Amino acid sequence: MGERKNVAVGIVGCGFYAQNHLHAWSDLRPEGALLSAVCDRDPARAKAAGSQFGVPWFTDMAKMLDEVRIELVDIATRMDTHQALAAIAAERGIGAIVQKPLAPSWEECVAIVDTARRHKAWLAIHENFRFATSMRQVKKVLDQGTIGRPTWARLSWRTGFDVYRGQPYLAEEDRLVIQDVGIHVLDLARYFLGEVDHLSCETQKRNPKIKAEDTATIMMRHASGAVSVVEATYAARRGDDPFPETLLEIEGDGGSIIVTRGEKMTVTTHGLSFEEAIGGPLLAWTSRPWHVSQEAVLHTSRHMFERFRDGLAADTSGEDNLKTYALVEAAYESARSHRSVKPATWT
Ligand code: NAD
Ligand code: 89V
Repeated sequence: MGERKNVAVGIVGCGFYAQNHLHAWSDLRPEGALLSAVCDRDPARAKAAGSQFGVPWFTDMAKMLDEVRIELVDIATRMDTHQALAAIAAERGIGAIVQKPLAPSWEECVAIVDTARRHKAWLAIHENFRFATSMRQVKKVLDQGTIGRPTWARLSWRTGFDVYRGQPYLAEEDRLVIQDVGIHVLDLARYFLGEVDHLSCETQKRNPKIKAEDTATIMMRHASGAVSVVEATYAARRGDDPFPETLLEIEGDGGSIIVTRGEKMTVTTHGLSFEEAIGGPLLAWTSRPWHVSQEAVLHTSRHMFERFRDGLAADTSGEDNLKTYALVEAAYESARSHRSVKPATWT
C-alpha cells in the first residue's frame, strides 16, 4: 500500500447547494481530503461556512489561494462566474472542480477547457447524477452484461417540486430545464448508452410565472444504434413526486433494467426478474427528498479527490463534459429549428 497522499481542498461558493459540498469534504477528511479554506463573496456566508467547518474564510478566491495552500479547489458558484474562477485556478496550476452547468454557452465551456489545457491544470465538472447511488447500481448491472447490449432507453426526470424556493434564480434564466437538469439526464444517457449521433427536441413553457422552458422531450440516436428518450420537467403535477430521482427503463438484447420511485430497481434477464431496493440509511447531514442528490455529492467528491490524488482524469473531466454540453446546445438548436441536430465536437 503506497503512502497515503493528503490533498488540501478549498471551496469557492458557500450558497444553497454548496452546503452539501462542505459536508461531503468534511466527511472525506479521514480519507485524506483536507478542507483547508472556504470563500464566498458574501462575507456572512463565507464566515458561516468557515465557522461551521473550522477553516479560514475569505471573500476573494485569489486571496484565499495566495494565503492558504490549496491543491484542489471546488467551485460551487453559479455558471456566470465559472470561467473567471476556473481561470484563477488554472493560472496557478491548481486543480479545479466546477459545478454544472460549466458555463452559460458552448463557447465559454470550450474556453474554460482550453484554458485548463493550456496551463496543464486538472479540471473536472461536478456532474453528480451519474454518481447517485441508484445510477451507480444501474451502471454496474449494465457493465456486467446482465441485459446484453442496451438498445433502447427512457430516462425521465419529472417533478412538480418547488425548485424555485431554494434556487430562485431558475425562474429568471434565459434557458432553463435543459441547461439546468436536462444536462444531468443527457449525461446519464451518454453514460449508459454511449455517444450520440443526432437528436430531436421539443420544449414547452407550461408555467406562466417563469421566463424560459420548463419542459423538454428529447429523442436521441446513439452511435451504437440505440435510441433513447430523455425527458425533464419542473411542471409535473403528480402524486408520489419522485424529486430528485431519475426514473428509467433500459432495454437490452438480453433483458431490461427499470428504476422506479424510491430507488427501486428491477432487472430482468433470461426471462427472470429480480427486484432490489437501493439506498441505505441517511447520512447524518442529509434529509429526504434531497438525500438522493446529497449522497451523490459525497460519491462525486470522493471520485474527484481520488482521481486528482492519483494523477488521473475524472470520469466527468472538462473534455468529457463538453460532450454532454454539446447535447444541451443541440437540443436547444433542434427545439428552435424543428430539425434533427448533430451535437458539436471539440478537439
Ligand atoms: P447560490 O446562488 O445559492 O450560491 C452561489 C454562491 O456563490 C453565493 O453564495 C454567491 O455569493 C457565491 N459567489 C458568487 N460569485 C462568487 C465569487 N466570484 N467568489 C466567491 N463566491 C461567489 O447558488 P446554488 O443554488 O448553490 O447553485 C450553485 C451551483 O450549483 C449552480 O451552478 C447550480 O446549477 C449548481 N447546482 C447543482 C446541483 C447538483 O449538482 N445536482 C444542485 C443544485 C445546484
Ligand atoms: O440538481 C440540480 O442541478 C438542481 C435541480 C433543481 C435540478 O435539483 O438544479
